[in-house]
Amino acid sequence: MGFALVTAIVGVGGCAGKPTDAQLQVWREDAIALNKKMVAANANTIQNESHLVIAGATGTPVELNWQQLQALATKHVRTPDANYVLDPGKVFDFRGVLVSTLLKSGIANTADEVVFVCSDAYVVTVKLADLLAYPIILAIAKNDKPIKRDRGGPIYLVFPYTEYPLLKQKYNESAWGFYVSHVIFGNEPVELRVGKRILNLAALDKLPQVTLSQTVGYRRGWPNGKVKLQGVRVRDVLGAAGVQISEHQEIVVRGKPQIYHDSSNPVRLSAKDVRHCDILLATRWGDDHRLIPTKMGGPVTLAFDPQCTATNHLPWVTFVEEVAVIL
Ligand SMILES: Nc1nc2c(c(=O)[nH]1)N[C@H]1C(S)=C(S)[C@@H](COP(=O)(O)O)O[C@H]1N2
Ligand SMILES: [Mo]
Repeated sequence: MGFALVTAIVGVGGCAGKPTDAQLQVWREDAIALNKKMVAANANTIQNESHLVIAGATGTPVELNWQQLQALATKHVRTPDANYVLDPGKVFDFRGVLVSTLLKSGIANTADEVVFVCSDAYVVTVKLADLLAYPIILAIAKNDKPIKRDRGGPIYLVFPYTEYPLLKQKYNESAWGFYVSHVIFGNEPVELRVGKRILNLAALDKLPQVTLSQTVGYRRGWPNGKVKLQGVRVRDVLGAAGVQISEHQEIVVRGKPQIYHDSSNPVRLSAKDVRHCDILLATRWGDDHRLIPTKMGGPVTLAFDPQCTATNHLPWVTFVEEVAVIL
């Protein structure tokens, strides 16, 4: 961008008198400095805006901002980066928040697994016992520098491979979650925002129940092949919350992960599809209708009826928190 500016000035230079080489050099350096400043400012914004939500068996979710994370990030873990393929043996000094310290705020013993949700909706599940036994950290610095997004930052789940080589077998490189945004201890209760109302599981259970048999539309956590899903229709949920929809409106379904909040790419349903298709907010799964656990994207997951070709291509939404009507 800075270079475009320089080129433009040189471009009109023909009429205004040719700049000297020295002048060009000054402009060039200015442009580079400006560029650097902008990159740095952007990096800061990304970091200052990033935060971590701790939820689940803790009760009310707690949100830690970047400053609070900095203060908590006192644990150093020296280990290779499981995803640094250029030099797999190279050891880095990661600094981060010891996940076990996040447990102290009164986590019930009900949780035996902890789910790390990433901003791209990727999910990593770690046994609580392992978090207590090993210094697994949410790293925010690598060799004293913030972690770049293309290296998993700003918050990167790091396992101490060097000190505990057996962790490599239990948690391979796919467990190193990039851009972690939520840590969820055990399972959360259903709390679905619909218009101005909040519906809990009891409210959803009063609505007509629909069952689909589907291959789950996202990567991890579910058995392979077709799975039985049970839940309520988006249209009935809107009705229960007293939300009217008209022809030209769209319905947005938002889940916890940041990608579902991207205003340029939300998961939008047309009023027509909501009326004519069974678009499901699933709360249960399997033959025994178990509640959908956190590690499978629960307690509420958006699912589509395979019979309805209009919605077949749409992405499934995990950790659904809100159904909103937009113009
Ligand atoms: N947030 C997030 N973290 C992630 C992934 C991902 O898709 N999203 N992929 C995992 C997997 S399967 C691997 S092998 C490594 C490297 O993923 P990549 O090859 O997609 O970079 O990151 C892990 N961490
Ligand atoms: Mo992977």
